[in-house]
Amino acid sequence: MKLCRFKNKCHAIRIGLATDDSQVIDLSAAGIGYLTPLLEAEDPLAIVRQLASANLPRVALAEVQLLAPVGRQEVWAAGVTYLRSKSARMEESDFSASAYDKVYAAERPEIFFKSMPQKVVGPGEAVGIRRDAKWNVPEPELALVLNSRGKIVGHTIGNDMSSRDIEGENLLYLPQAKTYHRSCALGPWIVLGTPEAQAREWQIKIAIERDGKNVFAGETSVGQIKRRFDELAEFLFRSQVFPHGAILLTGTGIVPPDGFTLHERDVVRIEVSGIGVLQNTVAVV
Ligand code: DO4
Ligand code: MG
Repeated sequence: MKLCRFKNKCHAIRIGLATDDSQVIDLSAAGIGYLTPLLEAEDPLAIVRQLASANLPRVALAEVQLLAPVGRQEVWAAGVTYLRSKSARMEESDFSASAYDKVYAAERPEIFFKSMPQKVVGPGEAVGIRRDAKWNVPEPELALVLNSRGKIVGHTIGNDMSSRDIEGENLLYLPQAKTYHRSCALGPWIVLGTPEAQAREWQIKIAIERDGKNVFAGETSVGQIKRRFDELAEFLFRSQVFPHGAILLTGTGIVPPDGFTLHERDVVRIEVSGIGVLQNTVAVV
């Protein structure tokens, strides 16, 4: 079940269900105005299944604009959860290399604040690269959708856009490397109710196009994430309250070679096999 937010022809923001035959069932026609009440329900999947079988209006997916599937949820991110991420970051930085080594093995994971929900960009919108950074990359990540009780109710695709030169210069610059205008993309929808064991079978792929030519492609498996999802969620919710739940990116396992940086107008296409495709173009911000 693919839960989405979309803008219809009249520019009204609606909650919907994307179907396998490229339609969107308009759940807002049944009074569902926000994602939160669905995600907070004891059994969101059961409610959504029931709504899907009701006779609600449908629109062609091609006729709507999908929006980032986030309402009032803050976006947080885990880091250094894949071996590839640990080694890439140790190479990019000299004096903070040991921090990455230590956090990969430590009991407490790296978790950082990524974005306010209203700043997240959706499918087809521009993701940003900082004008004061020289080395910018996308980070294709599986995102956990958590309700206010810290329960994982769904998954979506995240892009944790990052400035590697700023991050590598000094660990204390991490918030500037990670959180800036258009630095977080989510979408295209939330897939509800997948157990962790099944999500760990999913593949994550990225392809970056420049002037119609592929300039980077990479692939990893969700199963390579070192930590369990409930472990990451439990740390995020320690001494924290999220009345509307939260989104937690689970880290990147794909890092382009060191000579690669994004350019303005590059097209970043991220695919997670159990979810779909999140595509964005790059803009200098
Ligand atoms: O500590 C740096 C950020 C790590 C990160 O974002 C990742 O591994 O995905
Ligand atoms: Mg990341």
